[in-house]
Amino acid sequence: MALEEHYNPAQIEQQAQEYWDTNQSFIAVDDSEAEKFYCLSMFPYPSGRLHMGHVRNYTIGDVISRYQRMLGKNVLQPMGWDAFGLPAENAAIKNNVPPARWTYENIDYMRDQLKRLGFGYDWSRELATCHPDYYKWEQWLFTRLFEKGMVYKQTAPVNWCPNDMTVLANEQVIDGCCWRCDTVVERKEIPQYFMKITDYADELLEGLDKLDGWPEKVRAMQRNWIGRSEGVEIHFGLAEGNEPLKVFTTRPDTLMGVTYVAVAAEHPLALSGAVGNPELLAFIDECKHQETAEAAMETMEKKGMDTGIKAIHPLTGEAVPIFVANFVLMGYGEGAVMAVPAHDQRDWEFAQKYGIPIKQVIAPAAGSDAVADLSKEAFTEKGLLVESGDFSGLTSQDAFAAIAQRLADENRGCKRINYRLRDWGVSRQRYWGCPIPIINCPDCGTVAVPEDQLPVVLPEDVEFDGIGSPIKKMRSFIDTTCPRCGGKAERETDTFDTFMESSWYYARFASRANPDAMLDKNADHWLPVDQYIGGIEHAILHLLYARFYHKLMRDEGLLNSDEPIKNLLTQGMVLKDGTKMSKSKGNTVDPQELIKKYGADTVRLFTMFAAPPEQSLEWNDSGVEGAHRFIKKLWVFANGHADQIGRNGTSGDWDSLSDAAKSTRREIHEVLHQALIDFGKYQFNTVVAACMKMMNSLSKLAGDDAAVVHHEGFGILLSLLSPIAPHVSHKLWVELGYGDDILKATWPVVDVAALVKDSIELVVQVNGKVRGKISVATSAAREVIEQVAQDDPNVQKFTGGKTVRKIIVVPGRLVNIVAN
Ligand code: ANZ
Ligand code: ZN
Repeated sequence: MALEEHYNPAQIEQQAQEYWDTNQSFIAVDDSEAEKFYCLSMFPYPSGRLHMGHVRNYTIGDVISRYQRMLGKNVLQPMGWDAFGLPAENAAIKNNVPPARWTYENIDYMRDQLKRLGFGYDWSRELATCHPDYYKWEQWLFTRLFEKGMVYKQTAPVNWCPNDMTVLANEQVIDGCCWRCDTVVERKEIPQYFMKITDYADELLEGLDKLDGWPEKVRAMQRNWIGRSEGVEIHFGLAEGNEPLKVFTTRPDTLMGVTYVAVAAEHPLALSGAVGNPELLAFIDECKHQETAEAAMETMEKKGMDTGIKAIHPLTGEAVPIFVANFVLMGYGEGAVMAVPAHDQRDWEFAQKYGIPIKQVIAPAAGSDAVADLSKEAFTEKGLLVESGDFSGLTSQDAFAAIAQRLADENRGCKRINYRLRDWGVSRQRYWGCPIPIINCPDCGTVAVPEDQLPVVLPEDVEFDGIGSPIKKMRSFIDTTCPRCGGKAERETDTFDTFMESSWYYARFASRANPDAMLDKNADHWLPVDQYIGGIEHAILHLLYARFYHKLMRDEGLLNSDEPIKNLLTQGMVLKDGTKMSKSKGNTVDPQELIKKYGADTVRLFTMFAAPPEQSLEWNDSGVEGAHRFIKKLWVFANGHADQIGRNGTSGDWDSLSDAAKSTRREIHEVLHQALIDFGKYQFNTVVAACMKMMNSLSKLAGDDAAVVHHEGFGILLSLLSPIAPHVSHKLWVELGYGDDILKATWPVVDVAALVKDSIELVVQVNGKVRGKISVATSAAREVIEQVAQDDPNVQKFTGGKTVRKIIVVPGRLVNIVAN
């Protein structure tokens, strides 16, 4: 047995990693009989270096993967790179390197870092989304969807810098100005491609109910994002010969309180009102300069202007003014709202500002303690209808139905379901992304690139000046022939939103080796992902798009499940001094430095010990030291007991152990019992604590029969610890002669017999006061207990010279001696 005296993480970690490499330990088997387990951590953007958030995310994933493998499952744990995106373009400008080179160099560096952490990935399945091998299939699916009508082209607003003559991403607009030249950014309508995610709105919503392996919080966020609302479409009359003005409302019960109607700046009525009204035209133009981001819409000042046009109330026939208002979104409902200042706060503020009447039609319900003081604010609760003609006296709920019915009968409206969810605009005017596989022909229009001409490869060797995408000026890329008529045509130069690539990578890992198809039967073997791990910041878009893509692929016949992810774990943030670790705050800890100083096992152990996976983790240097000390303690123990443990490979005759050895063994199995439950719940922090307890129990035990207990207990400890600190566990397992590979060890089980106590402690009282403690066999007879209690020297101090009158025994708890 040659265990080095000192723990040398760099050396043993390298050896363990070489061993796993040579033995292809983590290559997943597609056609195994064993139950499959697909564990996936959200793949990183190759920004340059791993940060602690990555380390935490990937350690959690690796611990789960190794745990499931030890339970006997056939585990797939792949890794790849979400490699397209804006930072590569920014870095290219700054360092004067093409985005492709920057990206591939970062991937190489970060891959080494992941390997150095000992994560058990199946590297044979590695993928980078910027590689044509990968995005070819994305283009292929897109062309199929285009032909099917699942994709359409429509103009939509973008941020436009009139000085640089380029489109800006939302993050390139700073306080309404261009990040490069500070010119005020404009809104410009350009043709873009959209995917019909709204066709799947209902399925995406209903599916959430079945995703019981997802945090409720994430499901709620998705429900909210999809935003199904049940309401009524109401038609307001316009002057003779015009189609009525449609509005969407969720509060038809307030219809009698409408005092104006508001339309979006892009609404056709706004434009017709602006004819011959330069003031209104200027206002509409101002609205067009507004930022497109939804967050900005929420907080901006609410403004409007009267169009001079009137709308006819569908029930009263009264004429109400039509305003153009900057808070009405063209893309939601009908792009027009019936305004009820008495019962909607936004409408109330607007009415106050422009001197529009406020008419109350809802009163607090009987028994409600709500008050309606319309001089202070709108009364937005539901209640009883007042001043509403035939409908007065109805509850809001009954009025909803009654008014909807009346409107339907008179052909002035109908019930409608609306979604907040919009179709997914996938066009980006950036360079570093997947080219949209469309050809624009002057005669045939938009034509999908045929399958045999895919992939449309993004030119990687480009001069990158940062003003617009280089392929937008590259004739060799643009000029092509139309696949339909053979005439001269131009390639689309926009690229896809990078969410496109991350929406299906989880599926491609299953069929990574197949060059001839996007997915194959292995996708059905591995999917859905059994455990997905990543940050809460992806709760909405990424996860919703992945669910959408899964259904698209299902409906293309590429796979046969409905949902991509069975269980989702959203890991907590890594904090330092109470705030999120981030470059901009300058409070980061570089994982690379830590690995160098302490080894990967310490870093992994600390991140698992410091907090349960879902909670935030407060960084703490002394905690890292503590984790390191624990591993050294293991090492010292192994060193000191190597010979004994090695000599006592077989389990002992447990019954004949000494009391001390039995009790240590009992402690080990008690702790194991809880640790197994915690492992199953992915509560790895308490598992680490359990390992520490076991180490203490084992260290305290000495004597002739200690070796068998040490052998068994240390084996259990190493097995439990191996998913978390795999290198040192691997090394000690081999060196102490447990086997040649701890990955192949069976997961420990509790020996119920070890939990049985053969003796119990009883408290002894004399005249009701505690005077001593005795230990007796669990099976001891009453007479024996009485005798032992009376013989106890501490007890005798209080009974000496007295006569024992009576002895009361409460089984399992105490003995009370009455003496005087
Ligand atoms: C009248 C009303 C009275 C409204 C009232 C609310 C309260 P959700 O739940 O999100 O569907 N709305 C409709 N279309 C809009 C648009 N394009 N831009 C901005 N706001 C719009 O919200 C539906 C409500 O949002 C609708 O119901 C409408 O205002 C407004 F006491 O109509 B409501
Ligand atoms: Zn053509």
